[in-house]
Amino acid sequence: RATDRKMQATIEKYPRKNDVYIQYGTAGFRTKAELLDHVVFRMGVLAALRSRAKGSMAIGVMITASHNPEPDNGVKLVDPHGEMLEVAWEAIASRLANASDSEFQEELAKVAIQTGVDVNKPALVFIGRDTRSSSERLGEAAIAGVKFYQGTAVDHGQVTTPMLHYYVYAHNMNLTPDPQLEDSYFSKLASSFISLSKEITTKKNYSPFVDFDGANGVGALAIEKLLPRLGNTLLLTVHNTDTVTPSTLNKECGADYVKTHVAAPKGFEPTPNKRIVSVDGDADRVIYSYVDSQKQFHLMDGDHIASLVAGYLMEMVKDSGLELSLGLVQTAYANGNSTKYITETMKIPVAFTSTGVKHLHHKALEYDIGVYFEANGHGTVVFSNNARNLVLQAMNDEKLDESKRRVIMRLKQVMEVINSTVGDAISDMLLVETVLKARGWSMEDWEAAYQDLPSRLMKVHVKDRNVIETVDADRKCSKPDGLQKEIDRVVSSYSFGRSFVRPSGTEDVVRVYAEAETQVEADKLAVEVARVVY
Ligand code: 16G
Ligand code: ZN
Repeated sequence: RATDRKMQATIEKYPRKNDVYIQYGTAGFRTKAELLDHVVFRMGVLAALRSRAKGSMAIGVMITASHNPEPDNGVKLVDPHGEMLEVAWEAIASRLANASDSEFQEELAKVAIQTGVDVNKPALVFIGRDTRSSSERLGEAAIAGVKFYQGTAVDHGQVTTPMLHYYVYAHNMNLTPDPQLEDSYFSKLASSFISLSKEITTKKNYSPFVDFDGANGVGALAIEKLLPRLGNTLLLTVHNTDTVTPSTLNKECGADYVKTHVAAPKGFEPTPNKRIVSVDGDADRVIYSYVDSQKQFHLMDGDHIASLVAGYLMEMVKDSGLELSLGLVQTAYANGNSTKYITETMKIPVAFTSTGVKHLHHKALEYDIGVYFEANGHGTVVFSNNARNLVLQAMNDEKLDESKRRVIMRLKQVMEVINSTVGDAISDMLLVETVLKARGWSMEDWEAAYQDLPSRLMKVHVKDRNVIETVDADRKCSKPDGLQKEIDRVVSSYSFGRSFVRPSGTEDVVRVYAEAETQVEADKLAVEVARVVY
């Protein structure tokens, strides 16, 4: 039929150029940008299909490869409440991405039947992209995919990943009319931050001056939109804002660089003892750092942020008198001393999950207030309906005493400043700034909470990384046989030694993490374990 031929011609405008299998992994599909046109087109189609499966709610398609080099790109789907794509649909995404051009329509029809989609329902898809040179082209491929499936595509242009997550959520919850999504995102962050700031009178060692490292990516664009709304509550100097020269993205700057190289970002001269806030290429991760007057570099990663935030929330819960459970979620890569500090000193329960935001997020939902952060700086806080209801009720309780009411109002503002849909570097920064200010802390004060155990993260290239399988939240290898025994044997000869091995979800490597009493020992342990793996 003529329409079928026309549809096939559209599919072939985004041809699958080779038959290398591509998988929807922890961060969606991610590879070299030139290999992604057909994948992104098909994800546009799938997003439209998913919108129909979800009663025509908006679904998000984000084009980004985050902290990866500029020639890479990626695509991930955002579900109706702003969360990551439901796990069961990851396999469907992989099936559609890997179908040959001639099989695609048939495969699509199968998916529609399998998921019971009513093809006559309207479909709505929000598209967002980072600043990569390939992202505009890929964004158009996504739009073409949505239209191919008779859906409506709304192009949100260059946005951070967490902005798109929030847009999807805010639209589906009817929080705000679509043309005002951007405005409502920034004004929610700014107004809650300003009210929190106003309430804090003692500032002690806190200083509002901060150097912001935008990784030459979309985070730099977003911060420029936020800044005018902050007035003089936070005095940011913005660096690494070149979103036009492709080679600069994430190059020697940004959250991933700072965390993995344990070094200050390039692109500006750090002022002694001044806070540096680094975000990654799509601004869903944040890392704090500073250089002291002896030119010594100090890293404050996701674990430090988690403990800072959890401690503050715990205090508010106690002071409010509300009965709310609070817990923190970490991965095996959290520094051992952070876990020790959080459980033993702060007495906050810590749960462990496998690496990947979806696992942490899911676990965090088991608490009324669930704080989760990966050491790499990705994290947020989620609140149960129970928590939201209790806070709202208490706010309207006329018999509540004044001091408790003030705490509860503050808790409400903290909920507003947080983007609970996913890790959000900018929102997380405002939260950290709020806590530092409330505590009257400098970076040194914050750092005094606990000291990191020396650690080392290594990559090992192996023939097939998937022969390694892990259990117990990535802390033990169940396959291949005998590997864990070998690791245990090596680790047992180190004091405070810990080491984990797992296949990467984003690169063709095996990751080895080691921790020990001294840096020399941590390095040695990592090398020894890497040898066992290789
Ligand atoms: C992805 C994950 C991140 C995880 C990282 C690990 C999301 C949104 N992102 O970037 O949470 O830390 O993968 O990568 O889930 P790896 O498996 O290569 O170490
Ligand atoms: Zn990212």
